Amino acid sequence: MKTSSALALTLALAGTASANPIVRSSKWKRANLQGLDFEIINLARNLESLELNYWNQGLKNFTDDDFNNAGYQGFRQYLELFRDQEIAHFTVLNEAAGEGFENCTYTFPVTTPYDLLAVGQVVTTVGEGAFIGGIANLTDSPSRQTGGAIIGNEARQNSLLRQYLGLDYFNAVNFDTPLTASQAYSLAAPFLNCPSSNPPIKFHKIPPLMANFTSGSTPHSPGDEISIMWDSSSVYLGEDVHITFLGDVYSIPQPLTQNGDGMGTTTLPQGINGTSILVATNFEGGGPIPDKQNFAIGYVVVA
Ligand SMILES: *[C@@H]1O[C@H](CO)[C@@H](O)[C@H](O)[C@H]1NC(C)=O
Ligand SMILES: *[C@@H]1O[C@H](CO)[C@@H](O)[C@H](O)[C@H]1NC(C)=O
Ligand SMILES: *[C@@H]1O[C@H](CO)[C@@H](O)[C@H](O)[C@H]1NC(C)=O
Ligand SMILES: *[C@@H]1O[C@H](CO)[C@@H](O)[C@H](O)[C@H]1NC(C)=O
Ligand SMILES: CC(=O)N[C@H]1CO[C@H](CO)[C@@H](O)[C@@H]1O
Repeated sequence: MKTSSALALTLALAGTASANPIVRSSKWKRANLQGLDFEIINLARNLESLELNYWNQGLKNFTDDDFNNAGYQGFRQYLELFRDQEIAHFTVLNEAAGEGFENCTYTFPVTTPYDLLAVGQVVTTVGEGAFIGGIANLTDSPSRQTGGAIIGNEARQNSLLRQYLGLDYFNAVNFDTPLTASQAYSLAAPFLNCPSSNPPIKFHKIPPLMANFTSGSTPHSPGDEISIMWDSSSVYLGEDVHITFLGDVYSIPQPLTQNGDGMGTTTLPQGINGTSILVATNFEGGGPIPDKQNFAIGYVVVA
């Protein structure tokens, strides 16, 4: 009898495990998220859903041959892995944040395997930065622990993407860069169109700026020139605005020379490496930059 009930229990557990392969913390399940805790975890589930849909679209769009012919030998298997990892992240956050979330419409500037890796590299950088910044403001301990557990995974995805892209995938930065919730949301916002029935993302949406190196080559050196573009019909950058480079633990303002309608140039400062987030601001402090003083936001890939 004993043996058979133990066996029944084993089978029951095995059944649960195979139907439901995601490990959940019992502490986390009891999480009762309030106020800013809820807002941060709601943002995090939106970012994870974006990533999940990103890798899913990539799987639909590109075959093994597409990656191999583009020089990314054997990459597609990692796409499947990343997709599965994002299902796990999304599921855990969605359970914590509660009912009411439906997929948004996700649109990405991706037409080639290169685009998929290059934009994916930025998406994972933003995901990591969002969790690092978010953890600083979460008061709920299971939320902090789960956020921390996800960061390492995002970082490994980012490293692999960087390695395939021929970017510095290990050495460049000592610390990953925290983003405020508004910064992370704003970098993702151009890709998102969510149903109005979804719990809203209650952070400030900062308009985009585009940044491209116009001198040097990857890996870039301090002093290399960067052209900056923004939509002057919706964004007014005052005369005294600077471009603040966020990278590693640094927040370094550089002068912006405005040389046309919605156009200007700046240069890469010393100490900024990897993928840097660029914020147009006249805030004089180090960081985080107060929401209302992020006038526009974008990024450049330095190394
Ligand atoms: C949302 O999209 C993901 C990825 O494409 C898919 O796996 C999931 O089933 C979708 N969820 C709903 C509720 O449609
Ligand atoms: C997949 O292809 C569709 C249709 O061409 C495109 O709109 C979308 O941005 C692509 N997404 C990814 C992640 O490759
Ligand atoms: C933490 O919250 C404060 C107050 O809402 C906000 O000013 C700050 O930007 C937040 N920090 C991060 C990293 O999101
Ligand atoms: C980036 O980091 C690498 C490796 O530490 C270093 O050689 C390079 O000078 C750094 N680049 C910049 C722009 O600081
Ligand atoms: C002219 C040019 O190269 N523009 C690119 C600058 O970078 C953005 C991304 O930040 C691209 O979308 C543009 O095509």
